[in-house]
Amino acid sequence: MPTLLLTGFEPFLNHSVNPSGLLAERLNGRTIAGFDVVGAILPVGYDRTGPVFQELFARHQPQVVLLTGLAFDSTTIRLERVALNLDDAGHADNRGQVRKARPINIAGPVGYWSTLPLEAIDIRLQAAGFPVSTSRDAGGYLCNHLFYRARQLTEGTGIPCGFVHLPPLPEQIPANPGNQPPPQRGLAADRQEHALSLIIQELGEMLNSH
Ligand code: PCA
Repeated sequence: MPTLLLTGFEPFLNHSVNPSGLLAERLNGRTIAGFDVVGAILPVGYDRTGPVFQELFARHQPQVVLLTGLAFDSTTIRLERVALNLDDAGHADNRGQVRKARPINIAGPVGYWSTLPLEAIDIRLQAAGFPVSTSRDAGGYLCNHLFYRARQLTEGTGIPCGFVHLPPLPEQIPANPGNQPPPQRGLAADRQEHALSLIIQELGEMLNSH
């Protein structure tokens, strides 16, 4: 059976949980849409994330790579189009390192496209009632960093690889004083799990059609 490598991240900054890591852990070992799902939680550290991913990639030899992370401000499931060769974020990683305006790989191309079928995933998630959007890039922090590293590793291999940002869980949204409707409500873990399984189904169909 083909293997799908699903990664999420550990908690970072002031977020005590990271739904992406939680779901990668939950789906680890499951069979979904004909894939053996290997779920793993990655560290949030510029020096660590790439090597840990590379080791997982070499060990499991996946046929598909689905990377996920938390976008705390997002109200939608965000399908990222491009990985940029750029670390550029105002806040530190979990080891206190800040990187600004710094290439990830000085010899690498400026960017890589996602090689997941984003339009088909978008349609499938919308049809199931999920809030979903496509986004130009994954930012300048660890999610983009991982996306770039993973795309560099998969380039030329034919292994589809892309990044999906998940919104926070409802319990992560701060209480709202003044009884205003909250600007975002979050997406419950079970719903996020359902969304990921729909994405994996789409990836299974893509693989079978080749
Ligand atoms: N989100 C961060 C890094 C880890 C995560 O889950 C990001 O969007 O870069």
